[in-house]
Amino acid sequence: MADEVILLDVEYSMFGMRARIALAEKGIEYEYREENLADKSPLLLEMNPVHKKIPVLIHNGKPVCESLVIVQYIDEAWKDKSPNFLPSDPYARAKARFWADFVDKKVYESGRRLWTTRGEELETAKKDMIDALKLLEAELGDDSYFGGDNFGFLDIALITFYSWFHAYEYYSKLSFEDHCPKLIAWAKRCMEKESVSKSLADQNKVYEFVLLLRKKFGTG
Ligand code: GS8
Repeated sequence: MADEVILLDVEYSMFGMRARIALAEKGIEYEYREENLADKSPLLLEMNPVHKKIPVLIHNGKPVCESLVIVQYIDEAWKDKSPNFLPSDPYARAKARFWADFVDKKVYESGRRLWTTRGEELETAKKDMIDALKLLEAELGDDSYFGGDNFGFLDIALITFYSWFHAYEYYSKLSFEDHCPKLIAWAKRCMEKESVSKSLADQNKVYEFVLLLRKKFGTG
């Protein structure tokens, strides 16, 4: 029997985009279901009763939650399909996971503060973001991808933030390319992959979305 794969997602979510890239990389067919987070579906509440968040991957009726867990699950559940996202060496795997966790803790957090804060708080967020991106750029080194010659787990974890970069830069007046040219070159290299370009929301659409969020939360 063919696998039944459903993704509960939201177009602009950098977390959801990770699952979309992983599924596209492996060539897995799935049903995409856009959620309305203001009115969550009964299925989302049933499948992710703990966090009630997207993305949720439902594989033959069984839910997998948390984007990095989902990407690792896809890697393992379809291990016979190439490419593999995580390297085979345990130390290289640990490092990829460490940096993906860093992306969630530092890039996501400082990114959110770039469009939700002002004044001194914004200045701190700008510094935090550039520090985080510089550390990631150093980790990339002169490799094509974080996975070396291969686009892998950490590439998937980080590239989805690229669709938010225009919004981040607009509200912070930062140029990420001025600070981290190699990282931006990496992002453009990733965007040449169809699995990435088709999975990422358009930067201008994300910017419009952030504009609406700022109005809603009274930041704009
Ligand atoms: C984060 C998912 C998340 O924040 C992951 O999957 O990696 N650590 C999780 N999802 C958001 C939408 S994207 O900002 C969400 O579903 N929010 C709904 C809510 O908080 O009610």
